[in-house]
Amino acid sequence: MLDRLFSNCMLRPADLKPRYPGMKIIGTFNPGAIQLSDGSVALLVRVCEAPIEKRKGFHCSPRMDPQQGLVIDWLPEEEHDSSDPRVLRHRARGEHRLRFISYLRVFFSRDGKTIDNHNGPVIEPTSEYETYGLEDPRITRLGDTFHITVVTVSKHGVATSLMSTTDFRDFRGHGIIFAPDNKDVVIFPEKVAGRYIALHRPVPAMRFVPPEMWIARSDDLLHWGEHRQLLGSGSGWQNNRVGGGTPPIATEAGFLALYHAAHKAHDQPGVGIYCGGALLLAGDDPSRVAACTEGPIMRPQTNFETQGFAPNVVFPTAMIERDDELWVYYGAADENVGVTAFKRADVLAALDR
Ligand code: MAN
Repeated sequence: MLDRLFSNCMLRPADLKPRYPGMKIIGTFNPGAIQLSDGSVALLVRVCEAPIEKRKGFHCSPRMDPQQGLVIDWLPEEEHDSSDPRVLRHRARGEHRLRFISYLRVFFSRDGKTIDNHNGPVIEPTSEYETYGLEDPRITRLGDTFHITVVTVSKHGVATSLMSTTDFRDFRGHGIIFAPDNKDVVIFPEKVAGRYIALHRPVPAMRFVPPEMWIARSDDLLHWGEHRQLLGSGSGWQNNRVGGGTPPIATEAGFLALYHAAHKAHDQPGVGIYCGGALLLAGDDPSRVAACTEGPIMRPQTNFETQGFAPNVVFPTAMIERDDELWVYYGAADENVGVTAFKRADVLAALDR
């Protein structure tokens, strides 16, 4: 674990009003973040809402119908396993539904630590591949364009789509770039040998292995190939799964990224403990792991990380260089947006494996 220079809860559900009638905000978390040319920070935050109404004997599951708008489905309690606070699993059919629906909202921060105002544009689910929500955006700047990977969830599975913007007001959708189930896609900040690079994280249904991180290359950001396994889960703090966290930044030593890892016994209910580790990928061939941290560099420690919708979760989703510091934006307890900072030299020195 590394010393943090500060930790600040930037946004929590109580800061916003629900968007949909009859709903409450249960999470504002897993933010994409990027520094703009004036030094301020643009954030794209996952906002998660759930129905207020309770019906005896039923669980509720919202979805966005492309024609009707928001619909709440009431699912019989006895037919569903609800041991995970996020999902309802049909006992006989095995199908999953989410207990909430997520969309994205833009925020700006002049100092990088506090949100300026809460009225930024919203990106809502629209297509049939987004009916259960838009989640966990990651932002990469290439030239004048911000490229955003977004997890799109529906009855067809958990896919990753691409969006782009130049101003955080108008957004263009480019469709699905990684088919289900695949999430935690982060795009590199520059091409290597003339090609775009991304990390992605397939979720194998035939569980030969817990979910691992992969790397892929592309000529146009839309069609991805040359897939290679990059980093598998290990023991201890990363036994349950690993996945891409922050889009990498280019350093003199190679590409530096934070990733997340979960610790949990396979049959243990709930989410487990999510920590962040660091990874250095070779600058000339990012499919080679040059170094990574032996243990987590950040683990849940402050109240807004250890308590909340999913206690004990830190989920890094963006990293910004500020002088000799690295500012990390992250989801805390699947409920809040946190920002913390490390000395850049401390992170590089921790890459000892
Ligand atoms: C997991 C969690 C949830 C998310 C679903 C679908 O259960 O990451 O937060 O809503 O996957 O992506």
